[in-house]
Amino acid sequence: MLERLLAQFTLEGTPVQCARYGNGHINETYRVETDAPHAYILQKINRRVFPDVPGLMRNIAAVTEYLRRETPDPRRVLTLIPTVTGETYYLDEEKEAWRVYEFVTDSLCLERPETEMDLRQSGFAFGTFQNQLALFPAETLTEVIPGFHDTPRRYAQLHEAMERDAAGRLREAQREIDEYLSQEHIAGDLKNLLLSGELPLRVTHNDTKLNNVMLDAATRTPLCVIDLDTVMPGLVAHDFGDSIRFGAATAPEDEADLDKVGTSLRLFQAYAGGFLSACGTRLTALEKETLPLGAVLMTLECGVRFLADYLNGDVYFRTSRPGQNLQRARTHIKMVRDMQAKMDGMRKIIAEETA
Ligand code: ADP
Ligand code: GN1
Ligand code: MG
Repeated sequence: MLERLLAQFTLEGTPVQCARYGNGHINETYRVETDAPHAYILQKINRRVFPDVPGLMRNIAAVTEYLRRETPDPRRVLTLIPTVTGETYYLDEEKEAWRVYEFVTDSLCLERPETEMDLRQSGFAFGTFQNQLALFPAETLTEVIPGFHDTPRRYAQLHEAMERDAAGRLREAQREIDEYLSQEHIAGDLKNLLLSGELPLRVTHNDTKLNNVMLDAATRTPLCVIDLDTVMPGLVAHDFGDSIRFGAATAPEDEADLDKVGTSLRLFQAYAGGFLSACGTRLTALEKETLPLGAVLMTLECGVRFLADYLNGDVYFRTSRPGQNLQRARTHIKMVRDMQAKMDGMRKIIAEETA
């Protein structure tokens, strides 16, 4: 157990259990139980991904404080537990950064929606998050990962990975590389609308996977949004699109049987309905119109990142078996093609849900 570390935080009671927890790809997460009894989440922040820990933690503290004005209930807003010296995180002897959150009790965190309603509720949760932060002063947030959803830049990183070929996997991934390069011409389609001033920059979550929403276990309605590491200024279509990539998929992110992989229009409709109803009148007409494009581009971008990471030797995303990042890249290009074939259907749904 990480007793010495846990002693640095103002916990209620004495820790009696601490075990690895969850399926995140980035941080090292533990569930902690004390004899109070009280449950917490302990996380080692991934410093390779987030070198500016003070900036990252300032963002999270500011956003959660802002959201807490609506409700102080720790099940309804992610709640940081301070260290004994009143800091938001603790740096250990190896300069690793650790933080503790209240555990969101009696909750569900889903890897796949079990019903369409689960996805609708998660859309409602992210739409509400968007809505609640609409007036948050975006300029005070640190850009923790510059260009996080800059798709052309992600392609540039893929090209760099191809040139370096650090893990000697270039040849093995050639077919996937060709498939991704054939889509490179669309990479800038959302960015260009931002640069021309046609789309507004907003405070966005930027990692809107289904497993970053907590639902009430009894009612299956949203409690809160978690994983606030990447809250930064961004495009609404990015937040919407990343949810579709993950939540409306017909198979897991790393499914080996590509015949099972695609995007469900019924699940798309469920998410869109929840998201748009929670956003209310906040979004411009063009923002709504670009939501299907967001789904295509966020899926393409994530696939580009998986492929680049595969070529780099799996240094970014956590993997549990060899070849997993290549597998993830394969499912993502398949989903991109499926979404492109279903573009008219997605547009029709957005029009219906906003009518
Ligand atoms: P990562 O960036 O690695 O995805 P997350 O912050 O999303 O890290 O945490 C990983 C998982 O841990 C989540 O998907 C969820 O299952 C669980 N988790 C994180 N925070 C909490 C919390 N406050 N209460 C309950 N479970 C949590
Ligand atoms: C990572 O942290 P997690 O597992 O919620 C990644 C996202 C990717 C996602 C792919 C900070 O999300 O950008 O879309 O994996 N987060 C970061 O599943 O890079
Ligand atoms: Mg997560």
